[in-house]
Amino acid sequence: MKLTSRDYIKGILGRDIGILSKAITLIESEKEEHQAIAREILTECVKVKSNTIRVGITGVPGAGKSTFIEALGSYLVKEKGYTIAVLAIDPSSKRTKGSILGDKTRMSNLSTMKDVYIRPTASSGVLGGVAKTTRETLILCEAAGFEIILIETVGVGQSEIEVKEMVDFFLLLAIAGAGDELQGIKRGIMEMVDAIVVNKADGLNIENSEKTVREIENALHLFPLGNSTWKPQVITCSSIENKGIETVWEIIENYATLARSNGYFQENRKKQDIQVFQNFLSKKILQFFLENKNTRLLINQYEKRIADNAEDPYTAAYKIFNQIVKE
Ligand SMILES: Nc1nc2c(ncn2[C@@H]2O[C@H](COP(=O)(O)OP(=O)(O)O)[C@@H](O)[C@H]2O)c(=O)[nH]1
Ligand SMILES: [Mg+2]
Repeated sequence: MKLTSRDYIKGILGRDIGILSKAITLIESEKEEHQAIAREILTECVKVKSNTIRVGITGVPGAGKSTFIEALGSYLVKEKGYTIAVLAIDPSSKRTKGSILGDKTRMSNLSTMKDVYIRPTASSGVLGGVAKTTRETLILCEAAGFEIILIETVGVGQSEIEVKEMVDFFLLLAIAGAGDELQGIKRGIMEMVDAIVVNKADGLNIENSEKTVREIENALHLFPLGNSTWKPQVITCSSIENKGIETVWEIIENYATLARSNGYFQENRKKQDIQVFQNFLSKKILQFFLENKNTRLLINQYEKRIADNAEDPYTAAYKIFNQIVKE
């Protein structure tokens, strides 16, 4: 039987995991008929008021993000009684079975827990890309009553920034001796993070990890505090030995308490909503123009002219724009 949008909404609000999963698949679909139902579902789900914390976790492949989420997630469910949703984005893999299986085995405890929902997010190259479906998935999960949302992203380019823009707390999982350049510690990441957690601080690696913490702390001193007035924290942890996980959660809770009391938490979410609106609107406008056959043709012609040195790129853009607006 085909589900109506009403069925979907009822299922999601009742935390029916099967229906939630199907709804997310609709959201990821590019078929117009799916998109139409997806929009109706989303419109209802956005209205649901919840008091969640959204945590983004980034770091180079192999830093231990999935293992860390397994440890943190298990702690949150078992010790704190939370329900959690885990969204994993891997922009490098086009949803290969390999990476999903890999994540599932890293999260073997979590994936069997009743109060946990794990969803790998598809990454597609089309307009809207990674963030659109991930953010909408997040909204559906919150409507389904999941209280903590953990989003795993590979620290590569745009996806990292997109995730930062949809979470309340952004955490970099680093490791000792992997090279600052590689881990993004020297580029923009320092200004983006609320905590840097040096993972794999176990066995022979403990001393090195402590040293890395001190180095990162020294580097962090150079950055002024952001509007939240929160001072980014740096600590070690071992996801495999379950050490430091509790402290990481304390840090996230402290952040939430501070940011909620000084209003930054709410402000930040509003700012994010406006950003989503602006991005979505510009994508829609662009899509609208690009769907027009004549416009596409015109663009192709001009691209050829630019390649042939018959036109400079600026003049070409102006010409096309003026022509479209006149139509
Ligand atoms: N020694 C040690 N190894 C870890 C720890 N966390 C993860 N690993 C290992 O690091 C490898 C990559 O972990 P994974 O969670 O898949 O990393 P991801 O690519 O960042 O998600 C795996 O072999 C893990 O077992 C840790 O705390 N200590
Ligand atoms: Mg992983």
